[in-house]
Amino acid sequence: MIKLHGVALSPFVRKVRVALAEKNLPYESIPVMPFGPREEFMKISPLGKIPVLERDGFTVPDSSVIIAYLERTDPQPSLYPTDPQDFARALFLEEYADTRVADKLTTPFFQRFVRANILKEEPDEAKVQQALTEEIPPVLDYLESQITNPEAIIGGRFSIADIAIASPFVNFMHGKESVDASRWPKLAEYVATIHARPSFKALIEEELAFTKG
Ligand SMILES: N[C@@H](CCC(=O)N[C@@H](CS)C(=O)NCC(=O)O)C(=O)O
Repeated sequence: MIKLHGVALSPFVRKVRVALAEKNLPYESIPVMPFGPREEFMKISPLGKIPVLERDGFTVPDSSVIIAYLERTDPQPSLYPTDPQDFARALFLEEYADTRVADKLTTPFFQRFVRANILKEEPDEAKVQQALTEEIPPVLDYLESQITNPEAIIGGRFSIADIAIASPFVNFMHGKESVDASRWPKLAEYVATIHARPSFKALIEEELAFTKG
């Protein structure tokens, strides 16, 4: 049985959970918070980050590496395009999502949910407004420019790129924000379509039950 170390609200843990659901692979969740004392955890995650996947004593950290590994062990359904150019574009969009989309879109979530409910600190609403007015719009502009089909950003077929892009938009929602459909119509439809897939929908419902307490 696969074990997944991490916590559900992490966009990177969610990436792996969606991939496991798409591949119909059962797993057990091992709760590990992203910060705090973790000498033991560093042995299986040298960068100290979640998620880590464990299977038959083998451990592998990093959502991108984990999903690439799962693609080799459990190839169907494939989460990577076969066309070489589409494959490269999908990997870059995954990287863009992990680096830029996750970083910017989690600001409202971190301030309004993590600080308020977990760290028991006052949210910094000025930081949220700065993100919403200055940092996030260029990211949404870029994504809007990439979408031609609401079902899949590359080649008309759901892939790792869709998993990586749609995941931090769940955190955006937990931060009480959504895509303004009058400004980014293709992106708003795309995010809603990907979030309606059974793999995402089940996790979103589970997470909302937790965040709404
Ligand atoms: N590239 C990593 C990023 C994982 C990541 O940044 N996880 C965060 C939680 S959302 C974390 O564990 N942060 C703790 C830290 O940076 O020490 C992946 O794709 O898995």
